[in-house]
Amino acid sequence: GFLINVLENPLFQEGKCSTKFIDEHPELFNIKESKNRATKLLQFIGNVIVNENKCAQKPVFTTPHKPIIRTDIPDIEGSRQQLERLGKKAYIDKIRNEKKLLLTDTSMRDAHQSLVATRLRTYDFLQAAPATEAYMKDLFSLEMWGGATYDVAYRFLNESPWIRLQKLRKEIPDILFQMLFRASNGVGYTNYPDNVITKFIKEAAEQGIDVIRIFDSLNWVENMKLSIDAGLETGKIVEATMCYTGDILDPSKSKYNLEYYINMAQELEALGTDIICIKDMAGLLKPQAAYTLIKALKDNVKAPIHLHTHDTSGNGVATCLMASKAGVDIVDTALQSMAGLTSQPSLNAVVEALRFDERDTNIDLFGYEQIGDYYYDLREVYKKFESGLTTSFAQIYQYEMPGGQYSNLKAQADSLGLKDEFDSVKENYKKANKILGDIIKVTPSSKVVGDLAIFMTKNKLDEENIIEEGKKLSFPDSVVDYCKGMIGQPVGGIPQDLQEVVLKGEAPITERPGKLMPLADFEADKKYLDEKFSMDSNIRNILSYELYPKVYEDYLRHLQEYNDISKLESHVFFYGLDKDEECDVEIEEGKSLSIRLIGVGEVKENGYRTVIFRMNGSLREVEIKDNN
Ligand code: 3PY
Ligand code: ZN
Repeated sequence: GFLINVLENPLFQEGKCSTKFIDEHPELFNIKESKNRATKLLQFIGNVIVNENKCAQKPVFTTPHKPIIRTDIPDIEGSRQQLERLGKKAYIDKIRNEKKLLLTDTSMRDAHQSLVATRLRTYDFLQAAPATEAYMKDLFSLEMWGGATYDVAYRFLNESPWIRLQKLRKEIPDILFQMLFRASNGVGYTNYPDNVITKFIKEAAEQGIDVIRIFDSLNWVENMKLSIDAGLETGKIVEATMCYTGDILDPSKSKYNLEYYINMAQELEALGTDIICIKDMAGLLKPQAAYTLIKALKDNVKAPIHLHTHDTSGNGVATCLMASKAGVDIVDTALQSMAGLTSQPSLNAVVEALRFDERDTNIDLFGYEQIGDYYYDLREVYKKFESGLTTSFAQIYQYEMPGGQYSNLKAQADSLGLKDEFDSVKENYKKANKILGDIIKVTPSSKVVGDLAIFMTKNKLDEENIIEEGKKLSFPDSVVDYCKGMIGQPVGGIPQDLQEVVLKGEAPITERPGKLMPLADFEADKKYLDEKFSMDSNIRNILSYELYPKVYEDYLRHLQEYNDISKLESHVFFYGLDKDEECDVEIEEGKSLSIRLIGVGEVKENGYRTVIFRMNGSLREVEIKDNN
């Protein structure tokens, strides 16, 4: 079993490894069977070649630019060092009194979530980490965890998000790490038991998260309290968040008006939040509205204000600048090669725009350009995950769709045979929002709207006939959950006629879902995982299982089948190797394998292909089932 192998590991016996948990030390598998381990790696690469890349020629990739780390970088105190030295209260005061505009870089989280479906791998971040630590100490924070990164790491990258956090923390000790947390939805798409939520926050803080940004997808403060309290209890910085939708300047959109946001900010402040965040997930906050909103918030709350926006319309930089004028404390940006379109506005552009302004960030862009050039080259490898949106898109003000959802919804519509009807899906997204009660749209409530829009398109429904026709139809799960009150209570409540037709007699709840849910039984989870996977699971393993039972078990099975594949370069991970191409893989410290593809055989009668490699000089063959 795995555990035996781990326990036999010399590192473990010497007490050099503080944890014996396989999921976080995949390299400790099969320590006596390095041949077996190598075979598993070859099997993984072989499978990518045959089944992912379908034996095709790989695209040509540039070796990513390696950031130059100059020796004369001024040794400034990083934000995390400042927080440690001053303590939280004084540090927050310092932010409030800061003249310059402070910045967060989202390249490691929202930027790639919004541009390339969250696919960036830990391996690639680690290449950028030393330069990030060296050059980016004048940032407020790096948003690098939470949101969709958790799920996607396991589901599509077969790597542990916890290891990502641990490894990056080690490489970047001096800059604040920030995560995005969906309150009672955790880092998932549905409400979870209270102890899963509180334990997750505690563990994330212990593993290195410094700033916890908490939002609820319906702006339902009741559902945020548990997370805010848990966050405050860790002693870390809590950013309670208001999601922005509508347009405060448009008198016809009166539901989410200036007063609404001021009230919500005051409510969040009363809960003890350290910072208040405005989360403009769809990029709807227009420059002048940003000015008005920030000014009003500055007049009405004491907590520093952090603005998060997206550049979908092309107005993102302008919004940051107007927010800066109005006195916002911190804004989210991304390195220019990871910025723009559905991502955040460009950090470089904001820095240059403010040069010689009274809120000059004083950032020297040399290092940021070095790191940005690295990501620029890297994006080639991830091109296949781009959305296809190549220009800015001001119609977003009509659709109110969050950054990442546009491409997702397009893919969802395509896969359901609505390829030619995407315009109608978009129109229905607007209508679905109205039918659902004009709600905040962000994960997971945005999925409710998206699913209903697709459902309406497929069944030719509109606001006129949905109540009547809906009687004969069963609605998508997410819409049912919403109508049941399982993702919380929207501003103004759930429209009753819709609720009735969707629930078909079932009674909705109006309480906080977590209040009605039984607590998770962590001990039972542990017993289950330990037995099933011969592991000694820790709380992180258990939380992952609670959040994503199937995805997490699939990940463990992948680990069993292929061992640790996190050391592969991404072009090999996604495309395999071309004939005669070679890659080096470090399988443990100081021990590397050099792997060259010699050839791929024809499909045999049994459906398998023989893939031949040369590994450290010797020929090795693996048999790969061709699933095409
Ligand atoms: C997330 O929840 O992942 C988001 O980024 C929402 O905007
Ligand atoms: Zn965002």
